[in-house]
Amino acid sequence: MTSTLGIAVIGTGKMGADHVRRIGHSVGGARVVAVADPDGDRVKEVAAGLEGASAHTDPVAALSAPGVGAVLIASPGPAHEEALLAALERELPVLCEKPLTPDPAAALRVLEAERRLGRRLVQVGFMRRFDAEYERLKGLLDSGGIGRPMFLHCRHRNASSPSFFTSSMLISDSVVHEVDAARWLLGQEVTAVTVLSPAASSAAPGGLRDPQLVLLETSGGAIVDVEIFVNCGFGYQVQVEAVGEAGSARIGDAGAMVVQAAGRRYDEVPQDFTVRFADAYDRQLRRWVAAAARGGVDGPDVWDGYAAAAVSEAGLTALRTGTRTAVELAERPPLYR
Ligand code: ISE
Repeated sequence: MTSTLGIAVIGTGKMGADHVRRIGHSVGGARVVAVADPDGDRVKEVAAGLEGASAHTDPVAALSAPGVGAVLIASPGPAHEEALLAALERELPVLCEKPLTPDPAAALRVLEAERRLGRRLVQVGFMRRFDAEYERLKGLLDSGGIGRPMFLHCRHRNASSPSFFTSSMLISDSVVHEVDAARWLLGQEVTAVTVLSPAASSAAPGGLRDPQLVLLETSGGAIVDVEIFVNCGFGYQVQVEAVGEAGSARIGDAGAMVVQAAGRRYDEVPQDFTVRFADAYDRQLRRWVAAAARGGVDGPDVWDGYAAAAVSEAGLTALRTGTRTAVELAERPPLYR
């Protein structure tokens, strides 16, 4: 007999609501048993659509609700640390949306709590690692198919940015994906960051430094350049070209749909990350549910979340000062090697 994993979902905004829907429709073996959000009306509305789920305005209370065996954290980044520490105290497996925490000091406190437990219980939602195209590129690089990688040329474009987006968030909320992807694809740490920005696009809301060019240097001598443009207008686009000593490989060109109409033939560009990475989100959640049911996790860990936060912090200094900024990393504990 197989039992169903009871999940508490913390945060019912865009990502939280998407995960609740996913757990109900695309992922077997799990169900949402508790939801939490500071917005009392919203959380009651979400819980009302879920049979037997309790609604909470306090995230910690949701973790203690009957039947909770794992936690999905999708609240805003600054609220993550409290929920993560409470989940670790209860030894509950966690899937935490990126960023793990907004700053490396908070990530280190989470790392310390998990290290004390002596086993990995927290997975960070860097979903690109579960995308089929990214997996193929990782396989190619690992096999040595294009030789030692020297460059990753990355483009990350959003149709438009939400009203609350700041110039720093282009790095901490958006480029953080390329930071994790680059660390994972290359198997190297990022050692320094430089940020350049052209005259802002006229589509950028007042004062937003959009687009930016973020340069990452890595411990193995590779260079990663990221064009981040969050008000490009035409849709959602994420591309990577890896250039090695013996070849190059590019992902992210696949059109969502080829349309032929009114005498023209064209590729339709997805408008949003929940569309472009829909399969990756599904696979991430399925793999996490399967691992959580066994009491563990199966994906990027707290060290990955901490390293990304440390690179973000250096990136924010580079953006503010206009200078190349070294990344300061603590020593990697044996639990994460
Ligand atoms: C958003 O939070 C994401 O995670 C998306 O993948 C990214 O494209 C977007 O820029 C972020 O704001």
